[in-house]
Amino acid sequence: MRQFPEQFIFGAATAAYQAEGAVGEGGRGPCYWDEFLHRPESRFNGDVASDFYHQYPVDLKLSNEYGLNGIRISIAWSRVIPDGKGEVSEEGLAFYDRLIDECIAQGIEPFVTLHHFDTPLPLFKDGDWLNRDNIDHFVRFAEVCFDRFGDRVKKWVSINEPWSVVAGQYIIGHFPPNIKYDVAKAIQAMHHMMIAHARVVEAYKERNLNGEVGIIHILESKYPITDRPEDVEAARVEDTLANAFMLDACFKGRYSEETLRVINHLMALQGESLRVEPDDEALLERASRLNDFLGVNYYASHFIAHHDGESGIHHNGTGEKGTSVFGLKGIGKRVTNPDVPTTDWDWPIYPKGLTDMLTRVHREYPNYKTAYVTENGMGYKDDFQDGFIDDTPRIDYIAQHLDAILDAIEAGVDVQGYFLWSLMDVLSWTNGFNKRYGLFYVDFETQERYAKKSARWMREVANRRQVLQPEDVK
Ligand code: BGP
Repeated sequence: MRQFPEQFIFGAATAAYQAEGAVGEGGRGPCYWDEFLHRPESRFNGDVASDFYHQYPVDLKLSNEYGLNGIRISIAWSRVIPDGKGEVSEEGLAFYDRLIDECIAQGIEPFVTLHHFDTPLPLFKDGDWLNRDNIDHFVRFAEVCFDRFGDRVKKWVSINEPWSVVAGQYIIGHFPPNIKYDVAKAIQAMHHMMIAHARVVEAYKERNLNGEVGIIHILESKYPITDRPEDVEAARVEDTLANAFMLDACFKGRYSEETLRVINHLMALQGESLRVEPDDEALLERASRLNDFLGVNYYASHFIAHHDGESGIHHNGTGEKGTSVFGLKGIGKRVTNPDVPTTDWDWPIYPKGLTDMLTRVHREYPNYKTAYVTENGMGYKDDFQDGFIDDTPRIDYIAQHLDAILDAIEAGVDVQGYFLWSLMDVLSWTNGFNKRYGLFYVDFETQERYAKKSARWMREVANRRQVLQPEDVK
C-alpha cells in the first residue's frame, strides 16, 4: 500500500478571525470584518467564533492526542498593531508568544500566516491592497513578527489566498467593500499583494533566521466544458486570472507574455491598464528564487464555458444546493459537469484537479521547491447525535484528495504536508457557522469540542501514513 514520506506533516488549519473570537480583548483593534459583520442584517459575526483565544490549550492538546504534527495559525495584524501602522501592542505579541509556545510544547509545528483576509480597519478604509502605502505597513508588521517569533516559528506564510481576497472584494462582492464585476481592481490589488509578498520574503531572508518562507495560493484547475475553441479560451482566461498571474509573479518572477496577453485584455475590457512601478520587476525576479515553499489550498475545480451574456454572480452562502451562478461577460461562466458531484454549497468535488494542479506547478514553476497542501476539506452540515458525529462523506472526500496527493508525489512533485481545513469548526466568512469543516465539532453555545469520526480516522491515517477507507475506523 502507498505511504506518505516519513517526515510528512499531517496537520489542520485555522485563521485568526475565524477561530479566535475575543475581538475586544488584549488591546486588539478591528479588522474590516468586525465592522462588516456588525451590520444589522448580518446573520453572524466573529465576536466569539470558536473562542480559540481562550481554548487554544484544549485544541492543541486534542491535536496532539489525535496524531497531528502541524497546525496553521494566523497572526491577527490588528492584535499586534491595533491600527495597522502605529504602536505595537505588547499584549498582542504576548498572546502569540503563549500560543506559539503551546504549539511547540504539544509537538505541533506552527505554520504561521501573516495575512489571512484580515486587514486592519483603518488601512482597509485607506484602500486596502489597492493603496501601495499599505504594502509598507504590511512589511513592517511582518518584520515585527519575524523579530519576535522568528526564533521559534520556522515556517512563515506571507499572504493566504490573494485571489480569494480580491475575487471576494471586487468580483463576487461578498467581502467588503462589496464591489461586483470589477476585474481591473482585482488584478491591480493582486499585483500589489505580489509586491508585498516579495518584500516580505526579502525581509525574512535578510534576517537569517534559519526557517522557511512562502505564500499560499488557492489553486483550482479550470477545465473547458467542451473542446470548442471559445470554451477553451474561456477556461484559459479564468485560469490566467485566478492562477497563472500570481504563480508567474511568485515563481517565475515576471508575468509571461501569454499571461500579459490575457491580463491586458481583461484590463482593457474596463478601459484600464496594469500599473507596474519601475522597481517591481527586479523585485519580483529576486524574490522568485528565494521562496522556500508554495502552499496550495484546494477544494474544487471548475468547468468553464464561453459567456457573452451579461455578468451575473450569485454566491450560495446558505448551502441550498444548486443556487450558485458565476458568469462574467466576455470572460466565461462556470457550468455544471454532470459527471462531477458537488457539495451543498455547489463546490465540485474533483480530486484529479488537485493532482493536475500539483503536476502543472512542478512542470511550469520549478522554483516552488516544496509544496504543502495547506487547506483542503469539505463544508458539511454535521449531524450531532449525543456527542457522536458520523461525517463519513467528509472522510470520503479527504481520502480521495489524499490519494490525489499520492498520485502527484508518484509523478515527482515534492509534497511535504497536508493541512485539513479546519482543525475545529470555525466561522465561515460568508456562510456563518452551519458550514462546518472541523475534525472537532464545536458546540458554539458551550464551546465544548467533540471528536468527529473523521478525527479518529485521521489519527489512523497519520499513524500509518496511508490512506484508509471510512469503514476502516469505527
Ligand atoms: C479558504 C480560506 C479559509 C476558509 C476556507 C473555506 O478560502 O482560506 O479561511 O474559510 O476557504 O471557505 P468557506 O468558509 O467559504 O467555505
